[in-house]
Amino acid sequence: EGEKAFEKFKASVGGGQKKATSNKIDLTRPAEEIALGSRHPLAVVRNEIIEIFNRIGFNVSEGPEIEDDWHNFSALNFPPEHPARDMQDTFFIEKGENDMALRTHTSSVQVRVMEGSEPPIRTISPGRVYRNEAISARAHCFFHQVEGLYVDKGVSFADLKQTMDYFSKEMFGEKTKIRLRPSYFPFTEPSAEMDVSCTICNGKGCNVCKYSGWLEILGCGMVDPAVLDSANIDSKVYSGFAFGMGVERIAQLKYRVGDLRLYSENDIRFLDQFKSAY
Ligand code: 2NL
Repeated sequence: EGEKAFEKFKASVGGGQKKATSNKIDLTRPAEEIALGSRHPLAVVRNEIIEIFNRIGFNVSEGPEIEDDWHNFSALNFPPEHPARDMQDTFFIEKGENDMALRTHTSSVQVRVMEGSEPPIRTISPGRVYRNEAISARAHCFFHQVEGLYVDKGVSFADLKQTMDYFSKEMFGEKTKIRLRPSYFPFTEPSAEMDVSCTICNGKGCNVCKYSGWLEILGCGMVDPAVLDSANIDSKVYSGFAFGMGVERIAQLKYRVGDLRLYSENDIRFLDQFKSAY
């Protein structure tokens, strides 16, 4: 009796052997392949930089992209008439009484870290930063930075050099050499620009290094005592070093991406090429 009712119901909903074969559903057919995404090349390079510094005790700090004048400029020793404070170079946002701006570097994050904690401080600050520039293959109105900061008793320029040497060998290979050239930043004194031996020709000279054998990859220096004092760290007791690098620049060397605009166009033909990267 129950069997009959079942057969009747099965027939009414289109079941049964005959129907199944005529539906042409092949349950043994392999499933469609699921298309995997890929990590963005800037994220791959950023993660690699973070991991290298994590291994020597640096943590990661993050902060707001919209900043006040204090954290982006004044605490970092920018004089009132510095060109970076100009509308031409920085995106300002009117917000009632206080002028806010899109941060021009992630040093602003590190000022916040110094204000909110006691040394020893070992931190790196990755993030997007903004400059008021016309977009071209070689310039963009935003880019990505990783900055680092180390503050403790007795931190010296030798510590900075060794840390940069370690980073360069981890990032570009153990044969990599570094060279420091004197430079200027408002927030460090002394300041230096760092080159690594050309990762393409190993310093012999090629078109990537313009036959110099060297590639500029970051800026660095000893934290200016005025910057420590601005963040309520006693510069008579503590010293520190800091550095900053552009992630696009490092990715350009690693993946030979010639046009900066490719990083933000989300063209799948570009992004698909990084499937094997992590
Ligand atoms: C560059 C150069 C640099 C720093 C960033 C820094 C941060 C604090 C104090 C002092 Cl809180 N300095 N950061 C120092 C030297 C250079 O960046 O070319 N970046 C793309």
